[in-house]
Amino acid sequence: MKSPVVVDLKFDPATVRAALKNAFRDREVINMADEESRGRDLSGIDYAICWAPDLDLFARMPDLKVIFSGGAGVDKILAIPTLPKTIPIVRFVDPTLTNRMSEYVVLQCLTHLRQVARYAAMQKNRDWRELPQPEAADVTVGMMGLGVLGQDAARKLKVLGFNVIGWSRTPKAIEGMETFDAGSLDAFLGRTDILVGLLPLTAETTGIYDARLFSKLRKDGALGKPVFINAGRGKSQVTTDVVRAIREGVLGGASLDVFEEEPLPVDNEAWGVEEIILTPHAAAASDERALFRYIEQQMARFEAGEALQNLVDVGRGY
Ligand code: NDP
Ligand code: OXD
Repeated sequence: MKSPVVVDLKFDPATVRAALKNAFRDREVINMADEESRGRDLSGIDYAICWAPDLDLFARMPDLKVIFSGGAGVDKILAIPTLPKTIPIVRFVDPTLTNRMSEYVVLQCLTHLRQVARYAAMQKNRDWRELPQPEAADVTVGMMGLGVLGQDAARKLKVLGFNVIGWSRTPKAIEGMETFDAGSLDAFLGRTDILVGLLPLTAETTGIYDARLFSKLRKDGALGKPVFINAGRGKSQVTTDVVRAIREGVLGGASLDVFEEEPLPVDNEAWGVEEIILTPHAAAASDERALFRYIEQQMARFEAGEALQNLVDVGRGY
């Protein structure tokens, strides 16, 4: 008998239910979104699949053997006080997610390069004027975070001609890209025209994108002023500093997909800033069907005695 699987995904419930119809056919699925699952005894169950899980979920699963994250980031799982310390956590790593993120990053870099917001404003005024236009090769994108997502986005930006440099906690050797480690942050920032944030949320990365950091970005680049793009985690960014940096001319614009508080409160000043392109944590949503396929493969590995893939290092925080 294969262990049942508990699903606690705070995604769109109808989409999760539809994807579950064709998933885990050889084991019982306990979907916590279903009324009848709420009071159920969860002992004897090996697996939990979660995104923003109920705070008591892990306490209710005394026999849990593996936690599967519904996304690439695991900060919400790691923040649960009753998280069992020794249970492996597998995060979601899949081309369906990686490609979506790279689409977002490439789109935002091109949008700022090609001055889409300025032309849109000019269109409103029927203002026919050509703006001076640098090319991608004149612009350096600084990728903060050189993991699965950062490296893929960097590769695709390079195909378009952008000069791409990267920053990560540990040193990296990546062909065709200059890289900087944690100790060389200022040198990295001083070379960066478009800063892309693809960092996980940890104690070290909380509040990292602040006024001080923005003031260190390159000032004499081809775009005139540097630009900030964040698709990592909102708590890494001080949104009031982004708004102020734009108003004071330190930043020329920003693309923000994530915020300290989500949903972003309707009275947050960021909504009204023309130079900010704002999306609702939608850069790279998990495709539920792909997620369940991936987890089925991981369960098969686990049950065959093979190593799980994409394990989180809990001590490191990602
Ligand atoms: P990875 O774990 O593969 O990569 C993380 C990268 O960040 C690594 O290069 C790591 O350095 C670096 N890093 C971590 N801490 C630090 C630090 N203190 N200083 C410098 N570098 C650091 O993660 P992914 O690329 O898969 O995902 C990145 C994040 O993107 C996720 O954690 C999630 O928060 C976010 N995300 C957002 C989505 C959205 O829709 N907005 C969708 C999916 C993910 P090193 O290489 O040295 O370990
Ligand atoms: C993720 C996310 O971490 O969607 O996958 O934010």
